[in-house]
Amino acid sequence: MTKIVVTGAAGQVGTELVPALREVYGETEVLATDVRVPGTGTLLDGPFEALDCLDAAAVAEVVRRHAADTIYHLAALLSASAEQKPQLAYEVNMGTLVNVLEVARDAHCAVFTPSSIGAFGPGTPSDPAPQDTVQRPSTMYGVTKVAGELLCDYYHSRFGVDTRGLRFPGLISHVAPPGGGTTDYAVEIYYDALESGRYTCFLSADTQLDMMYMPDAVRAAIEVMEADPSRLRHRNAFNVTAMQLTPATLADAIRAEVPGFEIAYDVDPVRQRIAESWPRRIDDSAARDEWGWSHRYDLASMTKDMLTHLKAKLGADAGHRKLGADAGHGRN
Ligand code: AKB
Repeated sequence: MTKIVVTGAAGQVGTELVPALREVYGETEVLATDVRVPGTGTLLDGPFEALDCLDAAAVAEVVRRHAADTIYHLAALLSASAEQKPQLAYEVNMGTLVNVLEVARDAHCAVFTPSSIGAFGPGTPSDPAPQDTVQRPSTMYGVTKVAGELLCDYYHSRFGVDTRGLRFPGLISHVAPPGGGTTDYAVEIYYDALESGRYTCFLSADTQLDMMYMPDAVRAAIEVMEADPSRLRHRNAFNVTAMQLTPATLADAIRAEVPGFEIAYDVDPVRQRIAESWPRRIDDSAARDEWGWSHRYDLASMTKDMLTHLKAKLGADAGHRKLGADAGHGRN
């Protein structure tokens, strides 16, 4: 029986991963945790506890009480927030991970940790970035992601902890907003297309990055943890991608569904610099070969689905969204 603890569950990924895990493993088997207790939402349909993963004893106690055998550790700061608060990003992204790995070692848990295209840097081959390549990122986020990948591999080889991870691209979703990321524009643009018919983008028109729709990302996280370990040559972390987008190509796809949609550009130098340090495309053939990864959504199908869901959502709570807020510990 799989008993799961999810940290940072109230973030962009956790908000959709937790219901998906509960669907697969059972509602009571998946304990959602976050430093923030959400006021409402599906996370509260099953067990939920407040948990600050910087408190190692608290992590151990929650894992012990839930008799968990698997931890999805999502708590982290994203790239733009991490550039604003590098010391905090180091403390949260590294401190919480080492606490979780130590608890996992002691309690014999498997651990999923998201890495990112942010684990690459200006010296990485850009199109495509191979699975195994130069990783010398120029951001604090990237530093913590590379160190996190290495730490997870170390806990596997040294202590036998079943650690697995994915290098996520920018994730596009309609349930919970991202917060403090460089790829957040690709979510904001859909909201603004419906709310005002226009969007001002903080990246330049031709900045190309890998992206993925959240249902694919959630499925990837579950599938890599279910993968036959004897087939895995890699563990931390697999490149996974679904599409390569620029703000201009994304705007064109939205315009096909929202006639008259307009995009303007007001480039934020900090986020532009981060984006330019990342690859234009990553090669995810290792994930496809070793555990059968395959994306389902492309730009057109994602755009139709996003707009359908957002129309329903904005009809219900237009004006109550808040994008671009600091993610706190609840990344993903
Ligand atoms: C970010 O923009 O920081 C994240 C990521 C690509 O890891 N979405």
